[in-house]
Amino acid sequence: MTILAIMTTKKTNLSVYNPDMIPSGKDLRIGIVVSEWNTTITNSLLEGAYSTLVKHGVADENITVEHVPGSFELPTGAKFMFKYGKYDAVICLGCVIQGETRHFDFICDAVANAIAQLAMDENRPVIFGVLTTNDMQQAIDRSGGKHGNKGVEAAITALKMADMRIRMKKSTSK
Ligand code: DLZ
Repeated sequence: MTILAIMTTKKTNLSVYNPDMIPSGKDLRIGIVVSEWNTTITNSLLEGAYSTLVKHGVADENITVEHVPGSFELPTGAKFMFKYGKYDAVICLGCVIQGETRHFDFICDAVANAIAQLAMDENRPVIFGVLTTNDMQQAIDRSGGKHGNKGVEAAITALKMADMRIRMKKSTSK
């Protein structure tokens, strides 16, 4: 079991995907909420997410970026975006690095649960683009380093899920 998990982690590159399988983002409006903690990492996640959205057709003027103080505030920021704007999906980007206290567990659990709940409440994709790592090197490796960029993965997930919702909505209104 452990061996399988390690193999999977080693093989995964967060930036690798088949571009032919990605729906166009031409008509989508996407919000991005970014945490200011570990800002060099979250800036790289933002760069990965933003450039991937544009690459797949999302218009520059249809992408809104908002910053929040830390990852704990990501779900609240995403909620504000849905309440005061019109978005097909909101991407949450953050980086929580393991410290010496249990703060890490509380933040990671709270953010993951709140993001999942918000997606259910809004009936729209809210994407968990949050790195939860043991140390800074693991975060560097996953924000444009040797394991790719979690921001790219988050953008691709947003495009796929927003497309799925719109397709299903259209097919039931026929
Ligand atoms: C307090 C804190 C700590 C210790 N570590 C991180 C972190 O690694 N990554 C992150 O995004 N935010 C961290 N924070 C800040 C919390 O997310 C939050 O902003 C504060 O607890 C205020 O609610």
